[in-house]
Amino acid sequence: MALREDFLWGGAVAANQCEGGYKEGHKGLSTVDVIPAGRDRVPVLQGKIKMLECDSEHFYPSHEAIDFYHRYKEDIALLAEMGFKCFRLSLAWTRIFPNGDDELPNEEGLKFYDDVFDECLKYGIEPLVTITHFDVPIHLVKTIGSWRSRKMVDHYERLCETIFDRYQHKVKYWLTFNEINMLLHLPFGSSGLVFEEGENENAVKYQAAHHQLIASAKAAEIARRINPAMKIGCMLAGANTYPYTCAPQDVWKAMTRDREHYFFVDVQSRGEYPNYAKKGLERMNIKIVMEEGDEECLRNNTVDFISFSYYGSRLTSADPEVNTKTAANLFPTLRNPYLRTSEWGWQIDSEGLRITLNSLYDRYQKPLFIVENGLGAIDMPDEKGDIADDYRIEYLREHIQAFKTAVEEDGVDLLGYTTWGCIDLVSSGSGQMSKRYGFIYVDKDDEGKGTLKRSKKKSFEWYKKVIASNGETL
Ligand code: BGP
Repeated sequence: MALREDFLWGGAVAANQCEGGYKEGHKGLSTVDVIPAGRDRVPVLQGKIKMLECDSEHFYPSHEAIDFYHRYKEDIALLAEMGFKCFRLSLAWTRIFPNGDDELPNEEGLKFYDDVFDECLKYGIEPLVTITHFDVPIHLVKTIGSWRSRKMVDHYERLCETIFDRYQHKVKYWLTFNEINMLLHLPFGSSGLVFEEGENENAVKYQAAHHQLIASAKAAEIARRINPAMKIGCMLAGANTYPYTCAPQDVWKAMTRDREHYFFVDVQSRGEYPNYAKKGLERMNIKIVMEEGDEECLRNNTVDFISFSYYGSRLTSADPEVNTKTAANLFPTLRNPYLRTSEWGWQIDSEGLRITLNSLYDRYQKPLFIVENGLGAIDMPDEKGDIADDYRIEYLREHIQAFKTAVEEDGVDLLGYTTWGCIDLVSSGSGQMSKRYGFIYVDKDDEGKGTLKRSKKKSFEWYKKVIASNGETL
């Protein structure tokens, strides 16, 4: 079994990492707009430093980003030239509801996404839309404490009603929350949570998670009511956790680590809190406040497909002496001696993608979608300005080979593959521009200087051939 004929090849971006125009078109301020670059970034993302306004001492990379807001036509034309079948992007919530609780949506914001989708459709590119990719209207953080409040479900529902109604004939595939499991690791960065001194942070996080899970189920319910042709997916920061040794304690630890992540998709896909989660919450002395009808809502509105990001596997050990760590997507992991790493210390493990695909497919038996994967690297233009990013080609080739094997030899049902940051954009973790993932180079540096000019890297022509051959020419 080869890849599907209609396999959705493409790339992915997120509003706050590419759009810029952070105040244009009556857009309101959102969490991502107050997250600075530099050394305060990670503590702000983690909710350790509270920053709800911009100040003059910090640089905020989302404000201009790569100016996709004004240049989307040029950018989408380049993606079309590569033969993209699919373009994953997210909506900036505050373009549509500037405060989050406004009675009426902002027509200018809605119109902007109409134009972006039309531009995609003009080239036969299917938009894949993340409803929220790490953004919360700052007004809702200040007034109700973001996702710690149940009221967020109503605001999210209103957003969904508006966008499903408006875009139902333009967008078929939707993702409810980007990397929903990141709420536990980057509570402010992913979900706008800030903590009070001395409060039980885990209790707040899991209550917020419950609200997001309900909101996600409601989104599926609304979409099916408005137009059943729309497909709703969840989105997991994926990757299996390996045990450091074959000691049963290590194996058990790895299993429990994976369950921290699976918890979210277990609810979104199977429709109920799994027993291990109920027991775990009990042990932590956390009682989730549920409303009448919540369990039924989760049960009746599970997702159609499961999407995930994959950058590299994780590793854990039950032995506290084993503690050599390396960076990874959003939180560090143990260093695996069998793997090489990127310039940012992220471990490279293409075989792990096959393993993750198989684990997810065994567990849920629903179509899968790889919606992020790629290599963040420093690209150095030569004297002619060309970029020979063979390292990126190598990384992607190995990963494409791995998912092809999962489809062809293991029978996994895979809808598509969108590489992360198909055009260079701001890094979510570090706020840097120099951590580049794209096939298209954007002339801008970490201080925000540059012409914003776009140019094709070597990988551009390579990916074009991959798509044209449906993954046969690697
Ligand atoms: C994921 C996010 C993306 C993206 C990617 C790469 O966690 O969904 O927004 O940025 O990671 O991470 P980084 O930008 O930190 O290299």
